[in-house]
Amino acid sequence: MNPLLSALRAAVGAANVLTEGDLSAYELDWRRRSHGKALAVVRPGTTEEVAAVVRACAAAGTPIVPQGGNTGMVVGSTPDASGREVVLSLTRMNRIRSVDPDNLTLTVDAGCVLQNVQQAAEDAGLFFPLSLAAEGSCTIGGNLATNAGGTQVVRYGNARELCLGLEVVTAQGEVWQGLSGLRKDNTGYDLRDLFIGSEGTLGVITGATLKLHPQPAATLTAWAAVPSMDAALTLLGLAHRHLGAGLTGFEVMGRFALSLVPRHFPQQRVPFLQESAYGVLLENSDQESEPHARALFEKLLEAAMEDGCVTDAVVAENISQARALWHIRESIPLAQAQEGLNIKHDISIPVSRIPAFCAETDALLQREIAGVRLVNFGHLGDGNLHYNVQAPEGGDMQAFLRDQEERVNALVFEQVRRFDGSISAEHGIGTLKAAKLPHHKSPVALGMMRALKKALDPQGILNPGRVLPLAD
Ligand code: FAD
Ligand code: 2HG
Ligand code: ZN
Repeated sequence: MNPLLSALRAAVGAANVLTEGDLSAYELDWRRRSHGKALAVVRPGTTEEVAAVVRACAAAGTPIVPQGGNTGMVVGSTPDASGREVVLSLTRMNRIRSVDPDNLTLTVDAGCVLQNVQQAAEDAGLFFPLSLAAEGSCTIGGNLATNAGGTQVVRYGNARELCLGLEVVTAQGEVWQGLSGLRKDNTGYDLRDLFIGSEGTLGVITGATLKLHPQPAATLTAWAAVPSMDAALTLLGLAHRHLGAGLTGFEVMGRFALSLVPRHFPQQRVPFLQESAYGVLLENSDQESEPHARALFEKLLEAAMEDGCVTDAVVAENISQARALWHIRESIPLAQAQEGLNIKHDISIPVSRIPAFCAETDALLQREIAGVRLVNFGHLGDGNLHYNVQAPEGGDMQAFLRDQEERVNALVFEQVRRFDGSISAEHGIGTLKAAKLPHHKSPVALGMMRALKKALDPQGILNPGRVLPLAD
């Protein structure tokens, strides 16, 4: 018997150390880009158990891959093919620990599913704004580890801005108790912000204190047909001016991206699909009342029609219509997955330069890669595009990935660099982009990142090869 497996069984109970049977839920990533093999999948139920697992792995020098809902987009939460890595699944740690309505905070286990966190906030008469299509299965620990964005960043910020405190198990198996509900605390280095976005490479997040907001009095959704990315940008400026802090969502979707939704989910109907190059989904959250929200929305859309940046628009009459519109947007990644394997570019560009970026990069790819299909959509309000690439119609995606992925990435990332953007806006680096990171960070920045990794995880057992490349 492997002595590490015995130690893991002693730490969490034999039933929670999985080594046999179909482990693909833990070993295969959401995008089906990598199917690894774990030494074991370990499912601790408490922070102390997580600490014991990390200590056992550290003693054996065995790498650990922390995992939440395994919905990540960059192959960061699944093991490599070596059979040496232990997957540390946090999903049994799913308790809502406490809510403090007066402090506007909620403290939860890291393995809580995001939707359950949102529900706990709502049950307390409050609002937790982090929202993304994977919310029914992703965990708050995974959201914080990737500093997830989603659809409300334009108003509330990304996961980092929604977190006040963390509890973390260090690479040595110690527990850092940083579950503070303080909004102001300048006592030295910000350890919380170090772990947020570190993708499981610096510590294992076991708990979090989250920042809540008042529930809006009314939330309205509109869908606008826009003729170009330039027009979408003009609409964004008008929306900021007319709605102010009420603007809680601004999503842009190219016609081809939208066309994949009814192609794979025929029950869904996309407004104005044939008439416009882009669709824009807007959300207006109002602290006053629904009539107030509706009046503001109508004024905005009137101004936009007058300007010509919107050619047609519809405002949802009720919650079910609003949900149907959001459902179209959230179905794009799923429709793209149905269409086949794809190349994703989760990029950010200064908002003002997005139209020029798209015009140039669309033309470049169409010129250089025969038959390429661009699936462009994303969170325009934050300057974050999902500038994805699908193989030519009817083409062999495996062959396309093998022959063209590097080239497509090189073309897109060089454009991102020219436009002062980022090659990862919200999904992280994982293994998929680790080799690219050194080309997109300055030597000074990389040096500090390496020094931090060495200081916090000198053995290199936490998610090795993710974020920072191994040979680095
Ligand atoms: P996992 O996939 O399990 O892990 C992600 C990374 O975090 C890995 O590196 C893992 O090792 C690490 N990790 C996980 N848990 C912990 C922990 N407790 N401690 C330390 N490290 C940990 N992302 C966005 O930002 N915005 C979106 O709009 C968005 N939409 C999505 C829509 C769909 C349909 C899907 C499938 C994904 C989407 N994502 C989006 C990707 C995204 O990163 C996540 O869904 C989510 O944040 C990951 O949470 P998870 O629990 O699934 O983490
Ligand atoms: C979204 O915004 C997600 O829907 C996924 O971040 C993006 O599939 C993608 O490329
Ligand atoms: Zn996104």
